[in-house]
Amino acid sequence: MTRLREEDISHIPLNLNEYNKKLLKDTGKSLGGIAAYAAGTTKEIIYNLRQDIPAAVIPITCGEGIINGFSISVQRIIDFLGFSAFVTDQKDVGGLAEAVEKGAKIIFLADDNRFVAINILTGKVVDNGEATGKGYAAALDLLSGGLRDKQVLLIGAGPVGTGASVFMSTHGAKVFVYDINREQAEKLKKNLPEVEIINNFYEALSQYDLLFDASPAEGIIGKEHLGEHMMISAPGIPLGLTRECLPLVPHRLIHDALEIGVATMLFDVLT
Ligand code: 2YG
Repeated sequence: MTRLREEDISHIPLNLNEYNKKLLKDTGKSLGGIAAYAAGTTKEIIYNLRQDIPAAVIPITCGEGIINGFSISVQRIIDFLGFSAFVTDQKDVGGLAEAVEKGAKIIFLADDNRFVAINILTGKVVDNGEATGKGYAAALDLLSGGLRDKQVLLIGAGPVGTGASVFMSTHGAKVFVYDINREQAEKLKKNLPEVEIINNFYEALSQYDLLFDASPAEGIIGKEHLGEHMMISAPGIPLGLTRECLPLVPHRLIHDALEIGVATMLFDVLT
């Protein structure tokens, strides 16, 4: 699991409106709309809940400690979706107590191993990895005009890739997976037999128009690999595409550090 750096997220609070407009233009749905679709619910259902369900974000100091801007970015994304959300003044256990004492019903917290949302009314726990996979798969479904009967090349069979495969398969896509660690791909195939394992990544890259990059590998896809119609959903941090690719795919690439994952966690934990 890639650890975010302050510079990966510092732009988020001020850029949410612009990013939301870009998602609406490219996918036809807003951040909330994509999250609702990923969670198998509707914005309307979730929005009817938001008045009575405050959310809290707790800064966690263990392991490598606090990432500056992490809690506030999570809080701003939840707030942007119309929920009342606050970052607790206290950290760790004190923060958890403060969150409950202040009436929070949804709690977001992350250490170096897990980033979760907890619904203390229902006991539901949602993991960022699976939620990010679902959110980005939903975005690719919308960006591509529907995944039914289409083939998707998935890079990375970890929690994000697994969450994505489940969504893409249930929406009719044929998923072909490559993972540098073949055992990881076999584990995914064990859980999802309809997935096909790819042995040669670069050979495969030129054969698919739909690419899902759930790997932490940086700059593995150059402009020579970009098909004319290729659409890319890339939750992987750092980005797998080289910088020179970016001007070539302005409306064919979905990538962010936190937004779609956090929005899907929120809608999923309320469903
Ligand atoms: O509370 C804090 O500031 C820290 N304990 C947060 C630590 C988060 C560590 N995890 C990550 O940086 C990412 N795996 C988060 C998810 C990124 C998804 N694209």
